[in-house]
Amino acid sequence: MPANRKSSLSESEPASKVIADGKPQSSFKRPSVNAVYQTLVRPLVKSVGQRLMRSNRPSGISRRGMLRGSALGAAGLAGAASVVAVGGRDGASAKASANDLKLDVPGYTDIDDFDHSHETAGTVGEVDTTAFDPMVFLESFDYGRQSKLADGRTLREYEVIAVDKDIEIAPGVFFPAWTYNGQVPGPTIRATAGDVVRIRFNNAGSHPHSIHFHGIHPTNMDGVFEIVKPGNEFTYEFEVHPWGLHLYHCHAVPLKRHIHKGLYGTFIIDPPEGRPPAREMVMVMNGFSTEFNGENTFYAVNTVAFHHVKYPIPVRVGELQRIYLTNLTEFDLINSFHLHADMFRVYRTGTTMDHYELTDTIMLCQGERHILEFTLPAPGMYMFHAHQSEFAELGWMGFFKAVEA
Ligand SMILES: [Cu+2]
Repeated sequence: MPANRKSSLSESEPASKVIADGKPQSSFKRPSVNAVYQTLVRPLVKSVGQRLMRSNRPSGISRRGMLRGSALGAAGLAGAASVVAVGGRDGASAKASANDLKLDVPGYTDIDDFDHSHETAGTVGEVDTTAFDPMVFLESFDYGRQSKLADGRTLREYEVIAVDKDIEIAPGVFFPAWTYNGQVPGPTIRATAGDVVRIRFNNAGSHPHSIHFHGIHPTNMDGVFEIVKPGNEFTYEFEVHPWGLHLYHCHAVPLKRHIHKGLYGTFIIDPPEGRPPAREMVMVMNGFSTEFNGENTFYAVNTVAFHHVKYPIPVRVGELQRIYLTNLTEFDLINSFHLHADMFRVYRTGTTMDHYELTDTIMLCQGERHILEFTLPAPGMYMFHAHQSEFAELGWMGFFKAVEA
């Protein structure tokens, strides 16, 4: 690792906060054998590994080295209760989420058996989804305040405010983020090719920021030169082109710090004639270095590690699914998306509709984005995750739960 990789991020970052349950050890009730497996063994590898990384990782030991070491934690089941009692905040919720993994299909191997295959990992406890709910974000699109300009074009107006905010990226793990509108990723901005967007950007954060949109626009609306100081504002206005899948992020320097802190989002430009009807989702692949040392300790789509392992995304069999997939992971050169048990069509950058690649794995550099489409043929749990196994095991995995319509 280059020497400057650490130093560029070492400036007085607060450590991520881990909130302990605070309950006395005696209140921990003895669960069933299966529940022990479900809630203790699976997350133990993660909990022990990440706890070691956060608390007493000796300098000079890499994240990858710690991952290998953490596997030893599974052998130490005797010590598991204390680890999980601290890491988890709500045992009842963890139990409820296991029900989400049940699938009432004859002959289907449900999570109890599936679990023993060691295919899944996870966290214990619940993230407070009142602040940010990945399931809601997944299908949220911001079309702005619409009106007509004198020349007949549609004007879409948005208010975006940069604020510093602690966000919960795994149960009890808070990351001191810089956000657009208090959330990471920022709102998914959506317009149709030929519309005019007017985005009033107010910087209420502690550092200079901007919004750099991908796509075609005048260079004085590019978010590179018009850096907005704290307390100031700037209005971006341009006609949006071309139709496809784009993204936006802060372009203040150092870029990797401003992006890693959470200043990014998805920018969808629809073709004027629209796309075929589908159930649509937004997935932003991201990662968080909780030690601010340039190595991510958590990965996810849409911020919360393992969220869609606990809460699979419901899908109707036979319904066209469309994923707007972007990669805004900092520090790692590539990220990827892999779907189990089926294949998807990849429309690169979403800028064509007449040709695609059929695959089950797509890799994306930072800033790259593609539209994926597929139709699940039968009920079942369809896993999806980064095909970098390490990313998957640190949070970037989930399930589609397909049921008959
Ligand atoms: Cu910034």
